Amino acid sequence: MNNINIKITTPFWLNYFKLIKNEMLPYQWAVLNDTADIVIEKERDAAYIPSQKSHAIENFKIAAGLKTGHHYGMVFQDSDVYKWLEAAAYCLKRFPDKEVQKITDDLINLIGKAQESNGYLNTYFTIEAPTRKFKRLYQSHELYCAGHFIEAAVAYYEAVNNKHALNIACKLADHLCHTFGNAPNQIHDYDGHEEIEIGLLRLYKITKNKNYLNLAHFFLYERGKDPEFFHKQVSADPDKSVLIEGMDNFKASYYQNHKPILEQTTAEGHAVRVTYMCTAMAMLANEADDTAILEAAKKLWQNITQKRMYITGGIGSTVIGEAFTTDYDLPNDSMYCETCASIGLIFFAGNMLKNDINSHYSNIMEKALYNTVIGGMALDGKHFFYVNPLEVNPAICHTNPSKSHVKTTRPAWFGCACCPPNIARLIASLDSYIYTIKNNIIYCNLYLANCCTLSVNGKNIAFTEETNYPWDGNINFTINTARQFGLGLRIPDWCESFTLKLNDKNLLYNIKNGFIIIDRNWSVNDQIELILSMPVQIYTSHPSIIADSGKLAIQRGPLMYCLEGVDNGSNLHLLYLSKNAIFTEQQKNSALGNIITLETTAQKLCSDFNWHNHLYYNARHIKNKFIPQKIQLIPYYTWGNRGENEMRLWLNEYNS
Ligand code: FUB
Ligand code: ZN
Repeated sequence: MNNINIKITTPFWLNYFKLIKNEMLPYQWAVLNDTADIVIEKERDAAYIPSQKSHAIENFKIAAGLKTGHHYGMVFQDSDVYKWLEAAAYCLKRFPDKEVQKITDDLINLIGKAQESNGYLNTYFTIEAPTRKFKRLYQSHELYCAGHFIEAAVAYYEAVNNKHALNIACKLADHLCHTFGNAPNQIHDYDGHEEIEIGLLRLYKITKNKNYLNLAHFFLYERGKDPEFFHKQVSADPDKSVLIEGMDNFKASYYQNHKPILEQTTAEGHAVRVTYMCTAMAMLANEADDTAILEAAKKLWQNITQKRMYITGGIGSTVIGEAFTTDYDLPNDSMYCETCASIGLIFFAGNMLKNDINSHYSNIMEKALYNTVIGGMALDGKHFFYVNPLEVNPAICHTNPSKSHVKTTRPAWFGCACCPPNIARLIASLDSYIYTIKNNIIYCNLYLANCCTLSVNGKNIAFTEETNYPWDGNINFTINTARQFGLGLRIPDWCESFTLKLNDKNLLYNIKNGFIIIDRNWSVNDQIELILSMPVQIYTSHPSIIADSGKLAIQRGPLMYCLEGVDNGSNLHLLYLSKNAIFTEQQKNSALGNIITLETTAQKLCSDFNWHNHLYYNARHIKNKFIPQKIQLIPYYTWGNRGENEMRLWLNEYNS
């Protein structure tokens, strides 16, 4: 993102960076090495999900010939290691550390040893199924894993200027360029899970090797040309054993393989796959000036964010296939909202901004980040949600098998551990999402305190930003470079009033595509003061969202708020809130960190009827009444950190 140097100083985010460095990465490394004393949970009840151990590093040792034994874990277990390595790379850039770098260097050596001489790299197939390579692309995740390794290698090279991982990545990518393509002796197809396209495009960006760009183009444009491709591949495979149980009945749309990608106008199938595909589409549009693919990506963006997204930035309405369903189908208690899917949405938004400056990408990026993504990890950095509900009743989650995926507190790890290291790599690379630089303008997508030096049209621009965001909306910029350039200030979609001053004088402005552009010949020490007023907002939903009908959601700044049983008692579904409710804000330093809680009075629905022995009764004979109850709301991202209890984000509306 043209950034040369961004030093984030906001306490809110510094805490996360320290948590990642001091707790999360060492913890995850221990889990990947099977030395952490933890219980690994299945992400849902299914016999085939592994949960004995991670074994991820052991798999590499076996593939490298350093140990004997079998592969254990998901067929894509390698990707957990690669995402961890990518996160460690970003962390090393921020906090250089010789001991950590020794671990990462040794890991890269191990990965290099596990790579086959022709460049092929995948521990499952090397150990267990060498004759089945690339024969079951809908399940195999071989290219998915390759994409994650390539991303990690690029990040490592950029972070510590060490080419070892990059060389392994190029050898792997060269092998793929040789194996896949339109020539008669090549495989004409693509992976069941998009990701390689992102890796190749990142590799192209730093190596400028056009083969990588061309292969990414090929994979994207081949997708969906033959919706039967995956089935045909399985029919041709003489070995009928499956690589991942439970995937056989998924339709072509699960893999975004139902139509060529330029013809896809709705987000279908597995939500993470969709966002990775869209990210790659936006990246290709940017690298190759491909306007057709950009227009297709815009349509998918609109469908997701205008019709298929939760107010938390979560996506994926069903556990079956971890997938999208249809427009406005957004149930709050059985949804999926996988953490990785919101991370993918942030990747998509960040890359769309490079093509098409518009604050709606930044608004959604912010929404997903401050709600689903950071909510996906516990405040201790060692427990994680795979699935992010907006409403939880523990007794029901524990007994209703259709909700076995809805965890009431964050588990230590999962049989399929895609989310924990994905959160680590996203947060550790947060600086790359703050600004987008285009046409001599620096657009501020995310507000957070930082000192930075950015390269704009080949010239360095330095400034500092001070703010206590997301807790308040006072934002001050001090310019440290005298030069002509534009500063684009996002006016968030939740903000209804703001003031803007340049050197203490009110500034006239226009808002274009959600940004105010201040384009001037700046002097050193010029000051910009933007005050975004951040009152509590009460949101309602589109009338077609059945699950939210007659309900209200509370937001302050970018943060969604929710109720938990520990603060408000049980039966949260009996609480009703007026849209005229007055809230008091309380700054609290508690088990949930230093946060702002919201307090107000709700109405609790009570009936004087003795319901004992009755499940239903004639409503005309019952008198219900509302009794005022003080309630406390906490930021959604902090829920589930004080043990198991009820939680609810959408509250019944009280019409007085
Ligand atoms: O298939 C690889 C990863 O596992 C997906 O991205 C996640 O949704 C989980 O299914
Ligand atoms: Zn995940």
